[in-house]
Amino acid sequence: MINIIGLGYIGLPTALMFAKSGIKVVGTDYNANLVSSLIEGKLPFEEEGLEELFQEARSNEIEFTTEYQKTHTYILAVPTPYIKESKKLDPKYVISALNSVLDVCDKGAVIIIESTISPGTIDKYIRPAIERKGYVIGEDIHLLHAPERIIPGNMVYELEYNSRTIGTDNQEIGEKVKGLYTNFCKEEIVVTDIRSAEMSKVVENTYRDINIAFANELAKICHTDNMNVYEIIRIANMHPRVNIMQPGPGVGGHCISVDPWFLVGDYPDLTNLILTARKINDSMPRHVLGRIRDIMREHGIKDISKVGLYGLTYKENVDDTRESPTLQLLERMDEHLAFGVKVFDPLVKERIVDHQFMNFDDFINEIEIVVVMVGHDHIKNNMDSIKDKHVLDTKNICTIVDDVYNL
Ligand code: SAJ
Repeated sequence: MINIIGLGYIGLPTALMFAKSGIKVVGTDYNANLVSSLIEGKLPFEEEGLEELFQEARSNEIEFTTEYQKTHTYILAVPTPYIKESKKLDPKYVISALNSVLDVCDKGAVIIIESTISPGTIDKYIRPAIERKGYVIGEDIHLLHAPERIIPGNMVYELEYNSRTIGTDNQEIGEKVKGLYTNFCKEEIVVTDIRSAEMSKVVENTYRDINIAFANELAKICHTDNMNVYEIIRIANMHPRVNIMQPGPGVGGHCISVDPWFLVGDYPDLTNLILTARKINDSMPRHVLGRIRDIMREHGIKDISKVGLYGLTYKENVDDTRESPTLQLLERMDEHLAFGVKVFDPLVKERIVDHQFMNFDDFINEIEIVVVMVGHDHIKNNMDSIKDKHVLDTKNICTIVDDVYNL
């Protein structure tokens, strides 16, 4: 039996995948409300294919509880927030979950950390926490790091078809854990040491951040001299060794906009490129604000309440708003006392900001400028409703709009 700790964006789909593949799983979360909804068969968030996976898992052996189980194998997928001011990782949830596991686990138990952690966290915090309880690592407890790689919006597919990394002190245990993941993971699973596993995870997200920053910088250059950045990227990407990503209104989510800071925090003198990329991506909401001002001026629109931001989530077709560019933009506006911009997102079911509309038609009827911040399928299917507005299209998705502006 595997006890999976933390039933959020990563832990829950992983638990369901193991259960679907026939392994007995107990999912533990300290949030009693979440646990009771799961027991009732309700999922806490939407995700392509998750409902079907949930049904299949429930027909096998899966339980949800707030209690930690006495067993031999644990997977920890609890949040690892970062401290906003210092940009350092806050390991409090991993440490507290780990301590609770250590209080009940079998001797010789395998503890796998899936949560994203900054390089060095295992040596700095996790090993000492285990040793403080009097356990000998490698004898009483086997510690592994198997960082997750799945992308919101395509999680269920990627659990099965992404390759994975397993970091371990002991090759033999690493191979055993690899065997466990092979129950559902069809791609290659690399067994390596723990520091390489920690570092490669953060490097993957940093690579993406830098590539997006390059696209965003190109967008600014092209805007200054009236060139079409999308056309230029499209052509450049035809070169067999070029693969530039897409510019956008900023980088959100809890991974790409966060992980590079771990490297900047730990190696401040060595991370010029990484820091610059972060700054470029963080500057995008302000750039969007400047573009909104240009369009308002051009059309003599003085009232900010005539402007509507479409999309509150950090990317298309997900309901997750963490660190989203729209929230970053609203924060900037707030600092400048610019209140009253209207906001709508079809996937965000609760009111989380001022002047948020819950009905698309009401939103559209009250504004003259639409700023497309997120390329949800919903707006692609409703192009007709915005075609007569002035549209700032930060995602390059608007097709039939007459008066369209780019980043
Ligand atoms: N974005 C752009 N331009 C692009 C692609 C994305 O501006 O061309 C923006 C998105 O709009 C979004 C942000 O970047 O605001 C991040 O979105 P994403 O789809 O690139 O990535 P995440 O944060 O959803 O998931 C990433 C993934 N990492 C990599 O692709 C290297 C995922 O595989 C990881 O599991 C996840 O981080 C994580 O948990 O670390």
